[in-house]
Amino acid sequence: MYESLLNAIEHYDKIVIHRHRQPDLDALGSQLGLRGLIHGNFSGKQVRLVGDENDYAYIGSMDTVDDAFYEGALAIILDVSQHARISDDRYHLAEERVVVDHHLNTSDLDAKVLSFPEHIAVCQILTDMAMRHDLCVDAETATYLFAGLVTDSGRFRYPQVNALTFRSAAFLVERGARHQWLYKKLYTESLAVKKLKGHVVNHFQTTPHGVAFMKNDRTVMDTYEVSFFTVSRGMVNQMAGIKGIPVWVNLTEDHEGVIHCEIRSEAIPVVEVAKRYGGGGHGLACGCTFASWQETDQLLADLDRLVAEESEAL
Ligand SMILES: [Mn+2]
Repeated sequence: MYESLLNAIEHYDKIVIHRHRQPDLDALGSQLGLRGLIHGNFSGKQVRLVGDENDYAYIGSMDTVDDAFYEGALAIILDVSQHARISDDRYHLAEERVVVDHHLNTSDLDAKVLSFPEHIAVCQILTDMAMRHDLCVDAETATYLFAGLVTDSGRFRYPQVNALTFRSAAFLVERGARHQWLYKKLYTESLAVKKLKGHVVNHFQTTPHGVAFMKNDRTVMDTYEVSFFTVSRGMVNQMAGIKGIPVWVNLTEDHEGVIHCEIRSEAIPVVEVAKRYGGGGHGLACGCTFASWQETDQLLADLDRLVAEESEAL
């Protein structure tokens, strides 16, 4: 199942690893972790990492890559299968492209697509590959992969968590994954972020059937001196785990006026609604974007109706 990826790596001397924009720790962890796996198990490979950086840059940094490097190179694209979401679109300059993803979206890329929607994280896919193929995994690589495994699984809490998730975690800890270091990073926050959480908790609203939603205009980033990512992805789960709130939505306007919508659900699949608005993602965690605030009300109405229908069906 992983042979085509391993064969492609074997075949090329130059490899550039891409992943999605606004990377989370699964995107970065799989990118850094795959580089570690390549260096630890193949000789003579030049591996480069590209993409935008954000608050998670503490895990590892990106490389500066010339266009010329892509000539005769393999591009590996992780945690994303669609052109619009890939950071650094020069992947098309490569001789060949391989995608490794666990999202449900269909790919629009000219690439070999390895899709593993049953896996909770791309880091779990790579760990599974390492276990099955007996690959060498050093402590640094194990830490990268552990980071994506922990975060994309919601700290081992999401429904898709299974025995393989825990087996992967055990395997990585056995190889020296620095889990305490990671948890300290994940659970220490700035005063500004703490205050922003209070703001979200105090100001989110709900639709008639219990869809919680927060509308963050672009002033929020300046008021709390935080990044777009901190407001958008970082705050969505402040509305999680509340009795009577099965679905919650965080709407955040970026500096260009585009409104990014993060949708989360306890159990009711919501990804079809996101797809209706040109978005996508996982069944219970997905997103889409809007050009104006008026359009977002349509999405909220759709989600409210979905929740009403689902609770009637029970
Ligand atoms: Mn992921």
